[in-house]
Amino acid sequence: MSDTTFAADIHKGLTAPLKHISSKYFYDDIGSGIFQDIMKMPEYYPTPCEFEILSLQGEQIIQKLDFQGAFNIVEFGAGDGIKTRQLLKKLTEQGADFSYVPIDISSKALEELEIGMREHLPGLKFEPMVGNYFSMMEELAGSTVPCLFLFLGGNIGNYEINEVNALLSGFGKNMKPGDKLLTGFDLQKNPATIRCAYDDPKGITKAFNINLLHRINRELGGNFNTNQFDFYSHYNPINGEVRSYLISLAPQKVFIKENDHTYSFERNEVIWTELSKKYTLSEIEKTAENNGFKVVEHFLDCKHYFTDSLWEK
Ligand code: AVJ
Repeated sequence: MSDTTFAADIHKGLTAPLKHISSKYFYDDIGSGIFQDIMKMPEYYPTPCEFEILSLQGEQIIQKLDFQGAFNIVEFGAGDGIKTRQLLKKLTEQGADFSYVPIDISSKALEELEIGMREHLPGLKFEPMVGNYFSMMEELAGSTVPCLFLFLGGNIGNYEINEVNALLSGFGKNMKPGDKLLTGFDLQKNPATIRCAYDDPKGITKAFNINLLHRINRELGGNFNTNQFDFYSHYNPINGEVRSYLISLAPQKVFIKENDHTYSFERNEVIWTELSKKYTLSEIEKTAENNGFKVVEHFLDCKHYFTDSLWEK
């Protein structure tokens, strides 16, 4: 991603009637480090829940794939790969003939992923692709090998419903009949459990959000005084949406050198930073159907907090 896109996105977001910074900008090196800390928090349940699903139900998932001969496992946004590794380990033990194809726009992320994978699964056929999801899928579409696509971690929760449909139908267009898609969805549950996961007592999630402002200062020559911003996160159990915000604590002006522009904030004005949508199983089924998929099975953790949902094209 070039800095000009970042600068232009920030300009657009900070001049909109409801100010907005996209959650995709959380993940610079520092933000990725803070996200690692979030995943270790006792309140942040999605990571251990999905880990449990992939560790304990790998065999059941594999059974449902119904692939003959060699196949590909193509992963979108693998992160550290620890959860995926649980599934790959099961497949390796069963002697399955597959290649693991992680797709990421960051070659550095893929290099780090490869180190971890090679250490734990030395025989793994690791065939990374650097680029965006759709162009890499187009490249793969030429092959006749069946594919299991992975979109894990509940990343889908960051997308608005129109974006979810665009993404999933786009995946579907590049899938062959019989190809499968395994997507992680965080499920609706006791609202207090969700609230604690997104507004933790140690302020790690706050630091994750405030880092957006530090990042603008670092990369775009901004002069945000981060002490003048607070963090607010709200879960609405009616629609399943966690929405997170930065709050301006005072009337203030911030200059961003790269944009040669001064942005004004009123006292208590909000900058929306993230949507983390929680689903019901029936919403997931409707979403699958609306985008031309058939649900094969939902794999849930024992607390029913999270599902990896297996769909067929
Ligand atoms: C990486 C998008 C799954 O929404 O739960 C964690 C990011 N944001 N805490 C999520 C996140 C605040 C996370 N995802």
